[in-house]
Parts: sequence; C-alpha cells; structure tokens
Amino acid sequence: MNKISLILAGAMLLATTVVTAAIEVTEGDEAVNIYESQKNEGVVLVQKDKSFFLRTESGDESINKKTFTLKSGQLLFLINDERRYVHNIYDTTDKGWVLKKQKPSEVAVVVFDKVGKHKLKCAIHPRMKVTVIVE
Ligand SMILES: [Cu+2]
Repeated sequence: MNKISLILAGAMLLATTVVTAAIEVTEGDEAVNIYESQKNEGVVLVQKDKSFFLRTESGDESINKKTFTLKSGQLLFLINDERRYVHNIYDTTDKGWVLKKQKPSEVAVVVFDKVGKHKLKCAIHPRMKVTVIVE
C-alpha cells in the first residue's frame, strides 16, 4: 500500500470512528450493525426517562444504574430509548465528549481501551450520571 492509499484509508476510518484518548466511538448505521450482530457480547446501557438503565441478557432493565463494570476492550452499547429527548454524554474524568448528540432511537458503540474509572454525565440533563469502571 502506498502513502496516498494509506492516508485515504485513514480518512475513511475517521469518517465513522472518532478516537479520543482512551475511548473509541462508533455511531450511525455501522453502530446499529455491530449492535445487531454482537449485542450479546457487550453491555447495553439504555437512556430512558433521563436516567441510565443497564439491560440484562434476559431483556430486563435494572433501575437507575449508577455504577457498572466493563472489561477493557468490551463493547458498550449506548442506546437512546427516549421518545423525544436528545442526550449529550460526556466524560467528566477527562472532559472529553463521548457522544456530542444522541437522538431518540440512536445507537452508539463505545469501547474503553484502558483500565480506569469514567464518570459519565449528560450535558443537557445534569442529573443523568453513571460511573463506568473499566477493569
Ligand atoms: Cu440527557
């Protein structure tokens, strides 16, 4: 592969995947495809009634989840299950955006590739908080 095709491949990758310090985010149709094929291997965090709910394998959603654990590299699916609220999830730990804007029914795939603690919050609804412990 020559230099130009490498740059092109890199630019195409950047178009769908935004890489910050230790968080990789995939949105749009690609995120939906990953969710549909790999939802059983990841953790599903649902945003509903301006709160976070962890969806278990049986499909139940536990109430107001404040803290949960994730393995480094494991897929975290963030789903906006609201009827009309848009959420803006950011990481208060490093002030980075996780998702700038997530409309109802949108799916995002987030991967934390380093061990650590991330306190996530919604910029629009300050009471929406959840702590992710990456092991
Ligand atoms: Cu919100």
